[in-house]
Amino acid sequence: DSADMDKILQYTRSHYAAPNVSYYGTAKGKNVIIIHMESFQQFLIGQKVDGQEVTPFLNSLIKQKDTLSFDNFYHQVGNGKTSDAENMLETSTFGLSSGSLFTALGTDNTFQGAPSLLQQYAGYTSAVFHGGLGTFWNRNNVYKSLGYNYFFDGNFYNHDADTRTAYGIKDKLMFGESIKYMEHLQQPFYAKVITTTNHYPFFITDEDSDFPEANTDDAYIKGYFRTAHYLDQALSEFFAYLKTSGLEKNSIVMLYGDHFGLSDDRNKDLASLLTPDSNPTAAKLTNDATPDDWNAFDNAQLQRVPLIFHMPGLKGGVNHTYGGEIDVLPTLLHLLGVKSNNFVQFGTDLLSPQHDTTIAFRNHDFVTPRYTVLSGVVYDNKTGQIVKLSAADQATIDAKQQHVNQELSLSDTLANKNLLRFYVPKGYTPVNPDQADFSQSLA
Ligand code: GP9
Ligand code: MN
Repeated sequence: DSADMDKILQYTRSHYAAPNVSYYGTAKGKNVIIIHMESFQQFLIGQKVDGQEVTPFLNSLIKQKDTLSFDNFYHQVGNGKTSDAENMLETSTFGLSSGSLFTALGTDNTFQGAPSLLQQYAGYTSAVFHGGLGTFWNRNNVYKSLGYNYFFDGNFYNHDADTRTAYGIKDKLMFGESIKYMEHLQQPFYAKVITTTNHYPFFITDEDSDFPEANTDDAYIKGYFRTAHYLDQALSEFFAYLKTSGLEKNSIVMLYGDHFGLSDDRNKDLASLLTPDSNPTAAKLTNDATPDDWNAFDNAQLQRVPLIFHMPGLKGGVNHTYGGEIDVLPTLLHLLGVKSNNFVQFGTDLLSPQHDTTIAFRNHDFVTPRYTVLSGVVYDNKTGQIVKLSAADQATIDAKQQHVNQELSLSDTLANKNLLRFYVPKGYTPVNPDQADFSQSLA
């Protein structure tokens, strides 16, 4: 076991990417507010229905000079969906090849997650806000293992008939109610808000969304635009609150989409609705990506999700770097001025000149800035066509596939053998999950 751990450390140390000096520590001491945008895909950004923007707030946020966003950022989840995304963002390790790591291993495994790292190396308090059942995805146990101080689950929210939804309560109400707890957190804090309204089956009443119905027979696609629009409005309200409360100037807000909302079998119908003139993701689809010849390459293009950082004074812009959910934690730690070189993390800082731009999907497919490789078939990102590679280029692809296989397998070994028990970073005290009591309020 300790030999396995050594192998993993050897890998993560050699794969480590040093921080970008012009970003390192620029958010030092700020509160971190993370907004988990449920099922939110990048193609929603800029998309229009009947000439109306689906996400007018996010579209304007991205254009602000102190907003940094990524437009080639991919989700990397497997069967664990939301929980896989959370696991990658909190730990920079992959979910499992099947099932959910949170559910299977979240109670007993040793984690070195963001809440405990930030508490111990930077004095942060941590909290999660989620309007649903605390036991969903085993969160009530995992969050203790991750070192969270507070978990405001459904018990803390009003669940009257007109507020609740399948997975929690309506996002606008959830943000509204979360604010009163957030205000009382000891600063600096690391707080994650998990939205749920934009979740399959994307049901919303006309009262909650006046957004037009897209021109399709697919009720889920119609609903998806409408619930995403509602989420966008909820975000706008939350940001307005951050401004008036004064929290905005002491905080960095990070928003991300956890995974796809529309499954591949709906993408053909979706394709004819996408608006390439205003939608950057649609514009990246190749000309041949009409509903008739929609293929696996095109499905892969739609696995982009947003990653957005907003902070007064942040060097903003749309960054085209290729990366995925595994890369978020080292990126965030470096923005906060916390060194990550002693941590066991599989991702690399998106802002580092040494960032690894190969994005591993959980099924071993992968994307690079030039190629998309699906079941060993190589597509050119520019043309969307299958490419015939020279022997030398094929060797490069083979090496990248080996690299993808290696990182997934090392991460699996780490999780399945609970190897972090055997490695304690310098200056770190392992989390004692029994210490947390999530029933306490802040009153
Ligand atoms: C429920 C929500 C949904 O709490 O996070 O999880 P998902 O179905 O997207 O994995
Ligand atoms: Mn989800």
